[in-house]
Parts: sequence; structure tokens; C-alpha cells
Amino acid sequence: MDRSVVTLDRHIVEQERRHPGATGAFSSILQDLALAGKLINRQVRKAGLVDILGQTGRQNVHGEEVQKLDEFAHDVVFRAMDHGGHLCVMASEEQEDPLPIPEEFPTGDYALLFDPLDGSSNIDVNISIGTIFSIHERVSQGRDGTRDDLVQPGHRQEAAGYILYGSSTILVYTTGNGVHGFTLDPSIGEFLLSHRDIRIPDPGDRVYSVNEGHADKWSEDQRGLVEHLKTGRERDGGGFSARYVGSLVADFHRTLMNGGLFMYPGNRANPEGKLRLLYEAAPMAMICEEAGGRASDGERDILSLNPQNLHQRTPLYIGSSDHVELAEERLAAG
Ligand code: AHM
Ligand code: MG
Repeated sequence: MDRSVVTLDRHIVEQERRHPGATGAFSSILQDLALAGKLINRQVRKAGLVDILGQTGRQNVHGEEVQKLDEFAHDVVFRAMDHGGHLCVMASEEQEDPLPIPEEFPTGDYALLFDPLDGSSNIDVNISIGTIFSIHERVSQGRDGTRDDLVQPGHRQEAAGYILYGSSTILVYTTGNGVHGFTLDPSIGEFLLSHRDIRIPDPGDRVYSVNEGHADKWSEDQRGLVEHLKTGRERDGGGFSARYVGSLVADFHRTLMNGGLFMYPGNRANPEGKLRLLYEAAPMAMICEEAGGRASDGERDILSLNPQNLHQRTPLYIGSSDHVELAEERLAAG
């Protein structure tokens, strides 16, 4: 058994050594993201202890202005990432427009998209939440990056990952060389390698994950698919159990570790569903596919979709390959 303790920093450096052309940019970007994750983690862990859960503009018991945790997380990520010299532009799920790099700092070759605190409606009730990130190589010229650097298809991502603030805090990332997970040891403040080269079980757990409260607005096909998962015979691809947290990072992490099928379908009111292609679906799709799974919008691979705008939404079916294929087949069969 390998007993060596591998920190995130050491792992990144070792990965880069294997690629002679590497510039060190990723090491620096991932280290800064890990720092942002630790700062957000610290605040999340204090969430019940300080009056940070109120609306923006409220005062805490000390008469100080408090900031909502998702806005805090947005600021932390932006400020951890703005000065490294490797990014040319950023975008956050919390903000309408691209975020330029401040004038006083140099810019670089990469664009970062992030969802600072996904599942934030769960904060008040102590349910897991997470930070999601996606990195592209820039396509524009000049000092400042543009929208084009951000609005790129998922197959062009250079790296993707998330930090889950759960029963423990874990950072999972891929740069296209396997998916690796690092658990935060709070006593030393370091992310330590705990899950090397994660592979999604296939066939995985027979578990589907979807908000069935929206079933009355689903298409007939979607309703038929879930009915089949629940009541079909196991040998026909049925016999599933259900799990749904309502926090994508938590639902996805369980699916990655145990296998299964997570779905956020479109519905009558919102044909594209709820989840954002660039901030949520594409990074999770890169991780899932790199771990041997699949991600689809019901018909096409998420990574092949050509985004038109920064905040566009997409239906999402993600998890063990067999299960995602079954979903596509049932949806197509009608
Ligand atoms: P958010 O970005 O506003 O937090 O919304 C995204 C979240 C996901 O974490 C989760 O999968 C989904 O919303 C749950 O939505 P619903 O409450 O419709 O099931
Ligand atoms: Mg979100």
C-alpha cells in the first residue's frame, strides 16, 4: 500500500513534470483555486455561527454589514484569481457580463468560468454545496480576453473541477489526465490526495437522481423514462432506486463515486431546464467523461454543444455510460 502523503501542490507539480512543454500556468491557476476553496470552506463551516446568512445589507450582531455567502464566494474566487497573470478574462454564474482582469495586473492565456457557490439555496439547512470551475485556452488576441474566450464548446476545456463542501471538503479536478480527488485536512489546511484516478463505476449503482416534483411539466418521453427506471425489470434496464439532494455538486459527486444517472431535464416552462451549460454542465461533463462516464443533453454529447451565450441553459443527463445511453434510447423511442 502506498502510504506517501501527496498534497495537491505536489500532485500538480508531478503532473506537469510529465508534460515537458508545460509552462506552470495550470499549477498556478489550480493552486489559486485551491486557496479560494479553503477560504470559502472556512466561511461555510462558520455559517451557523455568524450572522452571515441574512440578506445583503443586513447587519450582524456586531452591527457590521453582512454579505450573503454566495456573493462572498464570488468575491473570494475573483480576488484569488485576478492577479496570477495566467488569466485574460473570467465569468461567474453570479454576474451577467464577463469579468475583466484589473488594469494593474498582467493577463495570460486562459479564461476561467466559475459557479462560486452552487446549490446556495441549501446553505441555511446545512446541506452540501460546492464551487465549480472550467478553464479554456483563450482564442482572442490582445491584453484583455473577450466573450469568445469564454463561450467555447466543452470539448475545448483545458481543465475542470469542483470543490464540494460536504461532510468533508473535497476538490476534484481533471486536466485531461485522469480525475483526481483531494480531501482537505483541516488540521494542516492542505488538500491531500485521497482519490487517485477516479473511474465512475459502469454499470454503476441503479440509482436515478432527478427532481420528480417537476414531473407534471415534463415531456411524455421524460415521464416514460423515469417510469421505466422505477418499475421496469432489472434485466430491461429498470429496477432503480432514487436519491436527490438538490445540490448539483453533491448529486454529481455521489454519481461519480457510485455510478448512477443524474438528470435535469427540460420541461414545458423551461425547455432547456435549469442548469447552465458553461458553469455547470460542461465542467461536470469533462470530469465524467474523463472518468469513463457520459454526459448528454438527451440527444447530443454535452461536450459537443456549441454555446451561443454565456448563461445559456441545457438539459443534462450524466453518469454511468450505460445509464446515460439507456436514457437517450428511451427518450428517442418516445
Ligand atoms: P443555483 O445555481 O441557483 O444554486 O441552482 C443550481 C442548483 C443545482 O445545484 C441543483 O442541481 C439544482 O439547482 C436543483 O434545482 P431544483 O430545486 O429545481 O431541483
Ligand atoms: Mg449554480
